[in-house]
Amino acid sequence: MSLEKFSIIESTLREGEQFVNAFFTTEQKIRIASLLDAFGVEYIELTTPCASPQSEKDCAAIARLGLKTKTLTHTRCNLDDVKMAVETGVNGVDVVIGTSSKLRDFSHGKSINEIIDLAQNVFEYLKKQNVEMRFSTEDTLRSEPDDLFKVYEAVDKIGVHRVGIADTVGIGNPRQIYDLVSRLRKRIKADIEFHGHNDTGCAIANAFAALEAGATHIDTTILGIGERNGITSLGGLVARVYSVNPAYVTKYQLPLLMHLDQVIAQLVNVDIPFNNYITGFSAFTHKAGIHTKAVLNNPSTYEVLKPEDFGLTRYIHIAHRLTGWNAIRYRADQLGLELSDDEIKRITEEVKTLADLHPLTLDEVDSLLYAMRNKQIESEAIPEAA
Ligand code: HCA
Ligand code: CU
Repeated sequence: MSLEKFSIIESTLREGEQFVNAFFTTEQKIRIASLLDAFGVEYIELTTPCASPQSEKDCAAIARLGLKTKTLTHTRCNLDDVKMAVETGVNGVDVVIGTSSKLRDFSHGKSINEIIDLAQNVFEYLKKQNVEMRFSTEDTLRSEPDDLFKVYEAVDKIGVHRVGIADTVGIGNPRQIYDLVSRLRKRIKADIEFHGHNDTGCAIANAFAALEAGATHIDTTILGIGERNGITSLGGLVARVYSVNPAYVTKYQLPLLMHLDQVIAQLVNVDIPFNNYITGFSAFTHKAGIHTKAVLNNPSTYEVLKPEDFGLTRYIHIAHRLTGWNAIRYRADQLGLELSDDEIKRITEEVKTLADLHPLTLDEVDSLLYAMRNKQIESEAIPEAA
C-alpha cells in the first residue's frame, strides 16, 4: 500500500480548466496555485502551453513563482508540444496519448508500435532536459491490457519517472483498477499515477483502490471539477485516506480545504454540494435523537472525520420531530439555561408536537427554553413577594 506516502497531482489548473464553467484569469490561476501550494499538494498540473498564447504565458508565470509544489504541464505525445512545455520552465511534463482502439481509430490513428516510436522520440529529448517525465495512456480502461503493458514497459525502459493510468470516461470500478494497477506494479519500475473521471460515481473509490494496489500519485481537482462531471476531488480523496489513518494526510494544511472549495465554487459559479465530503453544509450535522445523544457523549460514534481537524465544527440539529432530550439539554447548556431533566423532557415533547404541525426553527426551540426558564424565575419570585 502506498497510502503512507502518496503524492497529489492537483489538476484544477488543467483538468479543472476543462470544466464547463471555468474561465480562469491569470490572477485567478496564480491565486489558485498559491492556495494549493499553501495546502501542501506535491504537484500542480497546468494547462498545456499549446492551448493558446495566454495559456503559454500563464504556465510560464506560475512556473516562475517559486512555489514549493512542483509544476507540471500536460502535452500530447509529440516533440513540438513537449519542447514548448519545457520552455515554460515547469518541473515536469505529463505526456499523454490514447491507446484504446476507439482513440487509435477515431482520434490520432496510430498503431501501438507507432505510439512506442513517438514516445521514444519524445522521451529521448526530455531525458536531456532535466525535467520529471510522465507517460500516460488516455482511455486506459478501454485499452487492451497487452497493448498497455507493451507501451508501459517500453517507456519504463526509456526511463520515465511515472506512468499514468487514465480512466478518461469514468467506466472503471475499484476492483478493475486494483487489478490493473497490481499487474502493472509487477511489470515496471516507474511510479504509477491514477487519473479517474467520475461519470459513474467511482472516482474517489477508484483512486483509493489504485493506492491500495501500489499507485504512488493521484490526480485531483478542487470540488472534482473537470470535463463533464469531473474527476476525483481533492477533499474526497483526503477524506477517504484520512478515514484509514489521519496521519496519512496531516502533511496537508487540512483547515484550508474549506477555503479552497469556497474559492473554486465562487470562481466557477456553482454551490458546494450539500453532500460534499468535509465541506458540504450538512457534512457535520447530526439530527436523529439516537445519533445526537451518542455524538454528544462521544463524537466518534457517528463521525469518522473530526471536524476540528479541518478547522470546522459539528452542528447538532434539534428543531425537528426526530429530536431527543439529550440534544435539547445540550442546547439549553449552550444558552446557559439551568433546567431540570423533567423540564427538558417536557420541552422535548412540545418540540415534537409542534414539529408535527409545521417546520420549526431553532429560534422557536430557544423560545420554549427561555419560556421555561422564565417560568422558573416567576415561581422562585412568588415566595419572596408573599
Ligand atoms: C482528457 C485527457 C485526460 C488525461 C489524463 C492524463 C483523461 O482531457 O481527456 O493525462 O493522465 O482523462 O484522459 O484528462
Ligand atoms: Cu481527465
